[in-house]
Amino acid sequence: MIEPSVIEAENARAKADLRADYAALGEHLDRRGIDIDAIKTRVAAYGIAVPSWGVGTGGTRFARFPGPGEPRDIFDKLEDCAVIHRLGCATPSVSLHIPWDRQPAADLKSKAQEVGLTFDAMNSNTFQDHEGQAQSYKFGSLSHTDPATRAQAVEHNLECIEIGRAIGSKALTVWVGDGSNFPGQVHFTRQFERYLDAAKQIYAALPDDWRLFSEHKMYEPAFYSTVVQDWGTNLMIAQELGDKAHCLVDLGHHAPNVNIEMIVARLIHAGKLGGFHFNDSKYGDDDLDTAAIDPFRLFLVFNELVDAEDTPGFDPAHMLDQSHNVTDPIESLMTSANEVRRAYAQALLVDRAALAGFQQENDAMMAAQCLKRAFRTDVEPILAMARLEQGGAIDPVATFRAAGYRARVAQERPAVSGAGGGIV
Ligand SMILES: [Mn+2]
Repeated sequence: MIEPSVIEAENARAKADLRADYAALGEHLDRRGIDIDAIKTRVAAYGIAVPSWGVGTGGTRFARFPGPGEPRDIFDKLEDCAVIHRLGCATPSVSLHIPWDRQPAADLKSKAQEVGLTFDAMNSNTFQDHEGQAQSYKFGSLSHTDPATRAQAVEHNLECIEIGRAIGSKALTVWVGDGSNFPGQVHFTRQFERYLDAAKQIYAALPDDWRLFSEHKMYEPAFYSTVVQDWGTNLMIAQELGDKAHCLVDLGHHAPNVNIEMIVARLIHAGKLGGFHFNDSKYGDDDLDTAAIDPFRLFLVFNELVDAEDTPGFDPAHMLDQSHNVTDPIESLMTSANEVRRAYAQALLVDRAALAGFQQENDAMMAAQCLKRAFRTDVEPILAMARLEQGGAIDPVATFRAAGYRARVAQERPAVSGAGGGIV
């Protein structure tokens, strides 16, 4: 899909500069007592899952403007995901969305093997109606007042688990659009009880080596209340369901200015941090590219994650969850995965012993400077060297453009004026 000769030619142009930059950064970090190669090794091992729906152009409530060469189905999507991993080397797995990606498991598996990818968490969809289904989700799914609708939503989640089992997935992410638009429309407590009852039925069908991720979201598509509105409710759910249930944190699913890194710390303390949907936002659930708006916040989240790395059983899942409205989705996803790795690398540079000392002494200024010193360090040579050594591109976007992939697939894939982005 990408000619190796194109990668080699692009890398050849940038290799000498990269080696010089890497050596200079190595010398600088050595003075701080940090082994640059050790950081690079950890970064290289850090994978982030790509959502299958992310490789299509997203949309807003107003319109969707598809780009050329939009993937037609999950098999096209897997090829696009393979390009992202081929150049960026940070995204070895894909997260499927059912029913959008519903295809025979054997075909999914063989395509993934062909392009060198594996499958991450399964995502169920009970926030829209699908062709041929008996009950409507207009007024909710797992928390619906009608038991038949709840049963249908449970059944759909069980199907997601079955497909996931067949293709090697190990987790189910449950996000529902359930909530209300008017005060008085729903009984908060009864609705939550119905949700819990349905979620327990899904949890009961979960294989022993699987995890269930519940995802909170403050609003949208319901605009007055949502049944899993914040991390407190999410934690209640995970605790009530059992050991295999964990909380997923989507960075865009909070009110503006909420201290997300502190939520992360609390979920770690409770042993219930399941993982992330990475994206960025300015106002709401904007689903903008990761670190496009607030890279410092992403760094602070990773500061908590690195701090907790040695906690027994600590294994959060990392996935991108973005809507690409004005960029080529492949370019955005490669760039965003690199931003996740950047935040991880910066967090690895934090002098934790020094920070603990400053905290103990209540030296607020030095504690803040300790974090800022790590955040200010330009770790791009580490990220680029990791890609180069893994066979990827020093500059993934430039190499992607030089390879002409988008123009090539645009000839095979007819132009579409498709449906909504369906981003949660
Ligand atoms: Mn999400």
